[in-house]
Amino acid sequence: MAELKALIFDVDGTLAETERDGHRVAFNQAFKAAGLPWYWSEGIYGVLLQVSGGKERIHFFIKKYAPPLPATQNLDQLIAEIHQAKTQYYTALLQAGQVSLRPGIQRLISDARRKHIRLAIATTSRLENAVALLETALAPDAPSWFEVIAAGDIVPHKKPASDIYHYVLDQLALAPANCLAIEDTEHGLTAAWGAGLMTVITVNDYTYRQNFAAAALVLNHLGKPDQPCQSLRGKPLTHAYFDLSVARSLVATRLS
Ligand code: XBP
Repeated sequence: MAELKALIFDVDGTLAETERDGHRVAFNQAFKAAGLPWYWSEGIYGVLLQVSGGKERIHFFIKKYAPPLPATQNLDQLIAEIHQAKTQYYTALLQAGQVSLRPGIQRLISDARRKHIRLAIATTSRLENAVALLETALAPDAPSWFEVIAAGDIVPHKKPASDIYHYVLDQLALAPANCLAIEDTEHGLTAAWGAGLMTVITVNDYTYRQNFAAAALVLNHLGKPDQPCQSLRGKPLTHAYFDLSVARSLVATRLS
């Protein structure tokens, strides 16, 4: 019977609803500052989210929607500059307290620390974005609670490729059977599953229609005593929220 030794968290959409109210807003601020007449509505952003990574998402937007482009610029350089500015706008939004944690995240992380369950991050977003979210939404020293913060371009291929999860497992020196991933998207699930990880999904408005057949459990959020969660797929929870007892029993009962 496998024992739970680590929780590996995705960031955007899982720790906090960063996409619609954070990244999307910051991309639009960067477009405006660059003098570009581009605007990503909530609807368009839902389409663009099929591509992971900010730079990759801008490339995809240009290819799919053919927006007006400045004639003389080198495209890769233009995108890199917009993305750099976007990162500054995004971290400023976080510092202004615009983004808060999803229900149950703080409770689960605190409990894991108390019970010596190791913590790691596996995200497609840039490292400074992940660190800024942890510092502003969790605690100023929260980045130090995570043994590994694997982010952005640290691996060659972003989610849905499994590179980032393989990297985290290598750094933790743990077998996937001893870890549980927490994700919010089909891309994230594909990445975690491909690295042999059991995965719990907490859906959000952008992802609830995606295919989560490979997930161990699908919830609307992790829940807390005064804000019960709902199980959308997998074993119904016996109490109001997802906690380490549920995480341990998932890992202990995995079939292979
Ligand atoms: C979320 C993403 C990222 C962010 C933007 O990754 O897909 O692309 O939207 O990130 P995850 P950057 O769910 O793995 O945390 O602009 O920093 O690239």
